[in-house]
Amino acid sequence: MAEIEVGIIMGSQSDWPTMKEAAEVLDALQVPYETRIVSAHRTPDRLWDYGTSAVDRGLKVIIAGAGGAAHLPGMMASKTRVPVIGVPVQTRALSGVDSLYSIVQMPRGFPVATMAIGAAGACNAGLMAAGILATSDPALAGRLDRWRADLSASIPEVPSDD
Ligand code: RP5
Repeated sequence: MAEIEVGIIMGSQSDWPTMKEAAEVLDALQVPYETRIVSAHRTPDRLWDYGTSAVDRGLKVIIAGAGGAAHLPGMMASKTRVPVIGVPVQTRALSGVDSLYSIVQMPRGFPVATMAIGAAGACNAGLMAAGILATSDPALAGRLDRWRADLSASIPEVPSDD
């Protein structure tokens, strides 16, 4: 079985409908991944353990989604040099702007590659993870090129009323 190099983590079960978008695009590209609920606030010890062991377990990219006071991606970035891609989950109270601001404004030295708010951001996080792995995996690079070409080909030139 192929080694798991992508971790998809999220602060809550309630984030899964959003984070599933990352999982689905990785499925389409045949990239193995693991999924975990790791909350910065509710399960800080789990966060510490995940971050501390990430390199040794062979993870190459971590996709971290959280909403509200979304400290998970930044805290994970503070615990591991594995690149962290942050997904701001859309919230009811502030539409995800709170999540975005909590994730994007990292201090110098501990970057988080922050995506758009919500489902598009989660999908793009999966694509970004695939793109990172594709730099050293020609077979995956080919699958990603085809995925991108198929998407382009699916866009009609003329708008329709249907
Ligand atoms: C954050 O709080 C999670 O990432 C989630 O987006 C948000 C709400 O969590 P629940 O109250 O739905 O579990 O930690």
